[in-house]
Amino acid sequence: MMSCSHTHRLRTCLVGALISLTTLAAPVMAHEYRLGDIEVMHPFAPPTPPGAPMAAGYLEIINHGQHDERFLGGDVTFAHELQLHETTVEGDVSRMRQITDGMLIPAGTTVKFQPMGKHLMFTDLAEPLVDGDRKKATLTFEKAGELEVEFAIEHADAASTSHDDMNHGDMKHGEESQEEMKKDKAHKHH
Ligand SMILES: [Cu+2]
Repeated sequence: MMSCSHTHRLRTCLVGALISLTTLAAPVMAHEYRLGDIEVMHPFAPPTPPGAPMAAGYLEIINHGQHDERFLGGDVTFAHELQLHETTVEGDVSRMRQITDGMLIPAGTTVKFQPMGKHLMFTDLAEPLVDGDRKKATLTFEKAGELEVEFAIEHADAASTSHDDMNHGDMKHGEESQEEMKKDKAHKHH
């Protein structure tokens, strides 16, 4: 087992301690994936009601490398598309837009996809997302390539008990997103 008696292992010990704390605090197991310098932390998507046309997905991406990376999106079998979206809030109006040229993950940084911020959107769901389920996805990075992950289907507050407001915001956002999508489509036809 891990020993903390050696100085060069201090970092390992700290990481071990942090993981233990996280496991204790969160009822849901965190999961993570690594591809070269890129680490993807805890991809998850809240469950959807029957007939919901789309769903949001969240995760964190860490770029451990010396070079900037670009997250281009990915593919899923349970929805038509995996899109990258960004929500911006101005006053009490929240808008979201689709990011079509990928999202920069600067060297040495963590980019969080979370409610009311950057997020993934699964469009034209083939089936509802059921609490407790896992859904496979392929994430694509410009330099690192493709990474197979599983999205845990769970509520946004499963890992943190203080996100009730965000949940409500997220439901509203879901409705808005359809409006935006319609607008998007309308724009494209002009
Ligand atoms: Cu969206």
